[in-house]
Amino acid sequence: MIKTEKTQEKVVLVGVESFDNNQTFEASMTELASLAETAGAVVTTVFTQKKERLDGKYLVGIGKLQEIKDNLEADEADMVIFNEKLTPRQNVNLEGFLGVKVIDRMQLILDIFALRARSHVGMLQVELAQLKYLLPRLSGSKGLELSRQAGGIGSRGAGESQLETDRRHIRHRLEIIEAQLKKAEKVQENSRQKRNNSSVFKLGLIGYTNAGKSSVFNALTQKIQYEQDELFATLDATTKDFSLQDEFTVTLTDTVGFIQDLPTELVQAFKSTLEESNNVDLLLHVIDASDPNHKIHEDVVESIMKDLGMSDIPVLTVYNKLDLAEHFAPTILPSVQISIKSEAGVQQLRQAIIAKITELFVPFALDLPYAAAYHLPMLRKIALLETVVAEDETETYHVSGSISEREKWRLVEDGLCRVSH
Ligand SMILES: Nc1nc2c(ncn2[C@@H]2O[C@H](COP(=O)(O)OP(=O)(O)OP(=O)(O)O)[C@@H](O)[C@H]2O)c(=O)[nH]1
Ligand SMILES: [Mg+2]
Repeated sequence: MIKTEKTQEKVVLVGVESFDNNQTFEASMTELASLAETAGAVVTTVFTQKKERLDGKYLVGIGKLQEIKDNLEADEADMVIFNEKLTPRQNVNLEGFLGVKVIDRMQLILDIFALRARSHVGMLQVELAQLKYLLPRLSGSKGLELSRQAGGIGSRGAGESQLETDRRHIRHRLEIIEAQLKKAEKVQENSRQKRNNSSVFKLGLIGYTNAGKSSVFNALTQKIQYEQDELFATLDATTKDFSLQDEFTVTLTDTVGFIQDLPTELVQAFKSTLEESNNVDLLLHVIDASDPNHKIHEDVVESIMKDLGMSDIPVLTVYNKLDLAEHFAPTILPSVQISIKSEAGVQQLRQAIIAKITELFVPFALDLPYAAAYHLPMLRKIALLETVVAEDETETYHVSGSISEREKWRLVEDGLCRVSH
């Protein structure tokens, strides 16, 4: 993996406000600042410019650029981060003009992922995204520089062949990583397959980064999953099972958070991780109710879900951090509104999940001979049971409750369940 050193770099932020982005501009700049801080940088100055058409060469106007340059020295800043996506050429032009390293939002997010990745698969996924991001930039930035060194038309200078070596090297590395990832994903796929075949109800967490997904995970499963007031604290998918009510057991999967303009390189690289949430029976969409931009976050999550083909999965909307919210009005109804940091909040969430599952389940009834009583523990685990009545005369258990349609079919197939319900 390409390591990003965590040093206290001083950075200047730049954003361009246009007609297209003016609704979300301020929020997006605040977020850029927290991204920079998450990466370990200190933001010294923020420059914004209202501009209808982005400058092809420098993105911002030359006057603004000069202002940024003048300020760099005073701030002793060693990097400029642009909120908008830069083309490889703009990147080179800007670094040439400003004399410091210039990156864009995408690269910043990639850097944070590189800092965060812990597992083997996570590291491979990040390196894949980084190299894919780098490849066109090599032919752009370095390419420009090197072909200038190479000299006249038609001459194949040392620089150019070096560039080709670099590219070949990267392509080779890409092939290796892709092969390793395929292998690792097969292992993941197998354990996912096992979970899919299991009859246990599956819950998945989804939501904007920092909404409180891992906190919900920890509170419900009483397991320890890294939770921090940082963006992208979680990168790897984790699944745990826990009892929701009596013996009724579900699995819960925590996964990577979403963000506005999540680089496509990353969505591609993390597809298998994100798909962990694709095979669930119910999604818990966690939203930070205390964030004034929660509506934007909701839209981002919904649109990424659509891209990942997850729109058909039932969703329970969970507004979290109510303890911090001041003027909160939910935009999604029905929804649960809680603070997962309070015991009452955890209980309320459990009840809401049970209610939602009951809604998704279908009623069933079956008569179980005493001799087949060994089915009972399994039924208690996968179904919400209402009555279990033992009738000694006929030596039968009369069992009723609700269960998923899929499991009801299995019961019918096994000759355990009456179809009439
Ligand atoms: N006050 C308050 N803080 C909360 C609540 N829920 C979560 N937090 C805090 O919010 C921060 C982010 O929580 P996480 O659970 O790490 O969020 P996440 O959605 O998993 O974030 P990523 O993994 O970064 O995408 C942590 O500092 C939590 O302690 C809440 O209900 N109230
Ligand atoms: Mg998390």
